[in-house]
Amino acid sequence: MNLQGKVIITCAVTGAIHTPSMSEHLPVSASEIADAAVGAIEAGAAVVHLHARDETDGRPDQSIEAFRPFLGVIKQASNAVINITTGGAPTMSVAERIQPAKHYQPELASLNMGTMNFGLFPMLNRYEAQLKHQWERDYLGNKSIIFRNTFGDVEEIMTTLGANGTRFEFECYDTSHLYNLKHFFDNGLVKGPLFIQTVFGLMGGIGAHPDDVLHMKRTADRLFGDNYRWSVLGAGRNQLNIAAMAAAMGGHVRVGLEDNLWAGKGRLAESNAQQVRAARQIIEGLGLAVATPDEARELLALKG
Ligand code: KMH
Ligand code: ZN
Repeated sequence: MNLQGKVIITCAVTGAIHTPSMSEHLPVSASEIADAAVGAIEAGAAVVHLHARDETDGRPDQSIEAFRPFLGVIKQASNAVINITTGGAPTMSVAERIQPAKHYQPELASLNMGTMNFGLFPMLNRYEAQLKHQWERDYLGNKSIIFRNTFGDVEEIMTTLGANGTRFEFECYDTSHLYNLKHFFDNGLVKGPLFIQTVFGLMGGIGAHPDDVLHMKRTADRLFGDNYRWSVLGAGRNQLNIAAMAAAMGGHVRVGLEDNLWAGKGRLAESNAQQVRAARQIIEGLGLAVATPDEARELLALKG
């Protein structure tokens, strides 16, 4: 397989950061999540990163049951790589967060590489007038969220899911998270090629300046050499410019409504597929090509 110039698009379909009142296009029910994922795959996403929500009010739901209906539909409709979150929502316990990936044993699961402050509250000002649910106000307004990912937590997720052949999308929100990953790599708990998702522009993590992107890339190059695949996720309005920067530098990209609700200034994205198409246009405009799911499997050494 010639993998030269092949760029993996991951689509993060709904997540746990945005809430339903922020955009009518955010998938909430299982059928909305399934439709959105299949649309994104048809548009060119090789990987879908999945969270689930409670159908009644859209709050994040990390139960095994909540994932079942849309996983079935997506697997039936495509051969895309399934990536199940172990981040869940930053307010959930680690025991709760690990459940669905442990149960469904996907090819990929996210793994957040360090404990951090998680600042959702800047979004409260922006969206407050349109929030329909009290849970959304409480969630977004919480200035004391600690997203817990201790060394013990990370090791537990790594070894429990790793025993099933699940590999990881290592979410690195700052340079220290790369060093944390290096510790596990040096101790043989994970093997290359590591799929490193560097995350930019979330409050509590590194910023979204081009210098930040370069610094994360250079640090990862120095720590991991050829043993990793680099992907980027730019939060909010930073999504596409960071995707373009990374694609031009040989990286992979993540888009989706989990990370950004918008399609441009003042224009809500109408679907996940719309963002995948926008990323695809950039990739193809650079003379590169989007990776198929099987090419992504080979690039990331997935179990298939
Ligand atoms: N929400 C993203 C910034 C996870 O699901 O493990 C990171 C994420 C976390 O996708
Ligand atoms: Zn996620």
